[in-house]
Amino acid sequence: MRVTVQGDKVIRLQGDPDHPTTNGALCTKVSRYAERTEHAERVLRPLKRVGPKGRGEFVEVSWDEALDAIAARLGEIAARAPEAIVPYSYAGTMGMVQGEGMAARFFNRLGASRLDRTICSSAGGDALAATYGAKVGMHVEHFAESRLIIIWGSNSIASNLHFWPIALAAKRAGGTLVCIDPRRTETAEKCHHHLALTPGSDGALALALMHELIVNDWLDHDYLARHVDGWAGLRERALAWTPERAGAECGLAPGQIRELARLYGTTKPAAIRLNYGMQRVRGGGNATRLIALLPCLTGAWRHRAGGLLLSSGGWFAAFRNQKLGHPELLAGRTPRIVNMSTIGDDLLRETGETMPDGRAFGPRIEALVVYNSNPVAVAPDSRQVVAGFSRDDLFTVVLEHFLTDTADHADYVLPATTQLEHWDVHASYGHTSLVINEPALTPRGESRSNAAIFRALAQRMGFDEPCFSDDDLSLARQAVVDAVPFEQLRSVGWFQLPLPEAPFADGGFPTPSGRVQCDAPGIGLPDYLPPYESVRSAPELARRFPLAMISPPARNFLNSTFVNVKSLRAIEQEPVLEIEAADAASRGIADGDEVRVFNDRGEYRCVARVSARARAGVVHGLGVWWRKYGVDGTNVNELTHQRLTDLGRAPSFYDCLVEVERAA
Ligand SMILES: Nc1nc2c(c(=O)[nH]1)N[C@H]1C(S)=C(S)[C@@H](COP(=O)(O)OP(=O)(O)OC[C@H]3O[C@@H](n4cnc5c(=O)[nH]c(N)nc54)[C@H](O)[C@@H]3O)O[C@H]1N2
Ligand SMILES: Nc1nc2c(c(=O)[nH]1)N[C@H]1C(S)=C(S)[C@@H](COP(=O)(O)OP(=O)(O)OC[C@H]3O[C@@H](n4cnc5c(=O)[nH]c(N)nc54)[C@H](O)[C@@H]3O)O[C@H]1N2
Ligand SMILES: [Mo]
Repeated sequence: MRVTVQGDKVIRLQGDPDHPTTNGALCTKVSRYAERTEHAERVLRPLKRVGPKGRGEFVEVSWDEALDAIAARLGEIAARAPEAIVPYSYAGTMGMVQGEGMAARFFNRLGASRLDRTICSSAGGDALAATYGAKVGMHVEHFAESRLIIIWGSNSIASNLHFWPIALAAKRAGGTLVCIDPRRTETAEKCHHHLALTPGSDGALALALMHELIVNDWLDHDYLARHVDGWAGLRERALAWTPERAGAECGLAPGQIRELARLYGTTKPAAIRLNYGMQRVRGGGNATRLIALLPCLTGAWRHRAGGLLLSSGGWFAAFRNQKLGHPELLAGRTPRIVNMSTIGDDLLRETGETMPDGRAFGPRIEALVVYNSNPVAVAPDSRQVVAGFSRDDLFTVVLEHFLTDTADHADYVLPATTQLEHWDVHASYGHTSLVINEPALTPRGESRSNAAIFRALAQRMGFDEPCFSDDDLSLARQAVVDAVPFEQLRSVGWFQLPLPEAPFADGGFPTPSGRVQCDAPGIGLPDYLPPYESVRSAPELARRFPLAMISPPARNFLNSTFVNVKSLRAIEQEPVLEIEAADAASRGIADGDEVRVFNDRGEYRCVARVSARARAGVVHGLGVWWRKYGVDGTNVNELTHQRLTDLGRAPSFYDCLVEVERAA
């Protein structure tokens, strides 16, 4: 992003035309970043709660008053039970400085609970690690040379915009695009083929593709022999998955599966752009493992335009300072780990309670420090989450730009800077360059960067280790290893990681053996795991709640960020549920009707959009709206549950049965 400033005002904000992947393009929402930063409702001074939790009634206080009160309360808890304090952070910014830089030092020193950051990508991430050894894959630019691209569980045009021009280049050069997605997205309708499978059935589809690769002998036997472990066992398993059997599971015609297998088995180079949409279900980890094995069976990795990309995040591991958060401050302690995806249940647990996995919970959560996240809107099973955040005896501090649903529940809200006002260094999960974020504006009002806030808190708590006096620019320098020339990073804006062109053309996967693992240590062979909630896997439940609901992002919001930016909300208009014509008609629902979407966990009112984007039996509650903008003060997570995925301990947002009726 290039920002032109005159007199501390943004006069121009545009993409950087020289950046190799993004090529000067910004998505609609980020192009409004100045509007968001100068928003009239921005929190500009520390706030202290005066009304009941959830109401958002605050008075302004000085920084001194807020910091003293917070340090006193955290200090008192830490003296008894430091693990009763829980940090909660995720995607607001994923920068190394304003993410887990100074914050990690602070919580390590405190001995607070550690947070398992699972809410987005850990099912797929752990699956890649089990298969390839790390979260690594193709260079995104090389997809332009692919003859076949399978866009799998991803709506590139909406949520991975910079990939789309690359896919279009492949299409223009005569390549074929296939989309695998229950929803007929803007991306799906621009591909040559669209397979609208039912949510959570991807593992069955992958097994049937393997079946076809085997029976038609579209395998690269040499690549398999030299670079893949455990294939014999998986081969057996795949042979049981005829296209007929998988078709019944996926809601696809067997012929569609055969045709896709033929394309994949006979087109070279063939590339898969997998994305995280398909792993937000019970079997998401296993499905990712199965899909990640496909290019190993066909030897697609031999070519730089063949293989798979889910995340490039693992490539950065060698270039970032893994000790930025000073783990030695833990001083031998190993605080308990709290999973961010079950925060609803966990906030309501008593000291020592036995968890579903048999572990003792440890101390009841007494304090939460939230930064870079809006859990009351984005975490699953909102009723529990809201009940937890509403506890009178919970001390909650929220570092924010706005009075989000979460900030409304805070005891103190601390005004944070935006990306335009602070330093940061970013890795990526789509491309392979490190990016610097220089401040363009002075901090608005009395806002401070997350790092500055944790620095000030550390000082009040009497933490006198030298690392607590590092300023933000020093943190930025420390965030990367010496092999990254920091001054060049500053002058150019990014640093392209030096990586091989076709990383696995001759094997060399980052597993201990260097070989791909079908059969991963401790977890065995991958298999298809049906969803917790689907018509086929839970017929009793489906009698009452027959529709599968997925809740992928609305194009003009970033999770729950930007929902309060007027010009973007004007495009999205209102919370909607997309529903197929016959599913709507049989319920007496017309386009534009207000509907009640419900299950045993809760209900959510929104407007029905009768739409060809939806297939029979599947509805789409596009997210993630702020609850307070909802018709009845709820959002789609009122309906989702806290059961975790097979790998990665992640939420299964898209594994959710509901019923819909016209609102009275
Ligand atoms: N505009 C916009 N862009 C974003 C975001 C945003 O909120 N808004 N969020 C960012 C973040 S944090 C992330 S993690 C990524 C997420 O981006 P993606 O990884 O692409 O994931 P989703 O957007 O969740 O889902 C992508 C597609 O998967 C489909 N899908 C749902 N269930 C299934 C399934 O069971 N199988 C298959 N095959 N497909 C399924 C959905 O219909 C959707 O079209 O996007 C990032 N980009
Ligand atoms: N139903 C359903 N739920 C979902 C999803 C879904 O697809 N469906 N997607 C899931 C996914 S993929 C993800 S990643 C999570 C994301 O969930 P979150 O990590 O909570 O991300 P956001 O909702 O974008 O909220 C981030 C907040 O951080 C704030 N923020 C931004 N920059 C800064 C900063 O520098 N400092 C501070 N202090 N605050 C800042 C923003 O104002 C915003 O309120 O949501 C998940 N929830
Ligand atoms: Mo995410």
